[in-house]
Amino acid sequence: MINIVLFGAPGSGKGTQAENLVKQFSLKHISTGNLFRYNLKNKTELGKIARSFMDQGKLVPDEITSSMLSKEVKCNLDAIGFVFDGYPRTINQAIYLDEFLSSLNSLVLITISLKVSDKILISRLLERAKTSGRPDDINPQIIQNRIKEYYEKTSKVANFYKEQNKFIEIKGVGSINDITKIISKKINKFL
Ligand code: B4P
Repeated sequence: MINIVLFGAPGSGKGTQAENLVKQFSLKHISTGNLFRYNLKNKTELGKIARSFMDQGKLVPDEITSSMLSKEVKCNLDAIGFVFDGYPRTINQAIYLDEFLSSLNSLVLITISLKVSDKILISRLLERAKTSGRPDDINPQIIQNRIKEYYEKTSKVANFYKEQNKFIEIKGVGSINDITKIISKKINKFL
């Protein structure tokens, strides 16, 4: 399996790049944010729980997120690999993903981190709010909370993959297609 982790702060371009990469490498896109939003929209029990965290810009608890993630992977075992977009976001999630993939005789091939300044992150999310209607994009205080969660919990995941020599940082500012080309080159080197 070719498993790619897309890593970065909220608004760094993970979802945007994931859409291009899944087409290019014929992989399955798994976005935990999209899965939560699907559950929110369909008013499932999972959605109700997730909403209480997402509406505050907080991370949804690890057990809930990881169990949702592994179910989604198991439903798509015919895929040649996955682009994990927005997962893992904590050290516990990173450990879980390694163990889970290992149980499938697989592993994370490479983690691509998109680096973008806080100022640009905030302006992108506020811009997206105009069309997405996402409550977590509309409110500047919630955006600040999401960025705070990123620095307090998610940024530490970088070291987890650096220690495994699987962490590549890329400038996430510039044309979307140019960024995809840079990421693709890095992935090809690992294949
Ligand atoms: P996500 O859905 O993952 O939201 P996100 O971090 O904002 O990233 P997204 O992929 O959507 O946006 P992108 O950067 O591509 O998470 C939402 C919430 O779900 C979290 O806050 C949390 O509560 C919960 N959650 C999700 N996963 C979790 C986990 N693992 N554990 C716990 N909780 C979890 O794009 C942003 C904007 O920038 C877009 O409008 C895009 O068009 C634009 N853009 C992208 N690239 C650009 C570029 N190069 N130039 C200009 N604009 C660009």
